[in-house]
Amino acid sequence: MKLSIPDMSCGHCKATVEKTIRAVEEGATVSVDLASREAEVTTGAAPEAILAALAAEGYPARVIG
Ligand SMILES: [Cu+2]
Repeated sequence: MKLSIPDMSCGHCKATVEKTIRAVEEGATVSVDLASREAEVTTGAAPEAILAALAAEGYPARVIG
């Protein structure tokens, strides 16, 4: 799925987002595009769980694809 994460603005944010998603599911793959503030995520976890974890870390996200 593709996520829009508007508050993700630098390498530190990118690292936090990747770590947060992998904390929900260890095997998740995360590919961040900082320029567009989007991330492509492949995971067996429920999207709601990913979104809740990101919001808790200060990166509210929405599914865009
Ligand atoms: Cu940052």
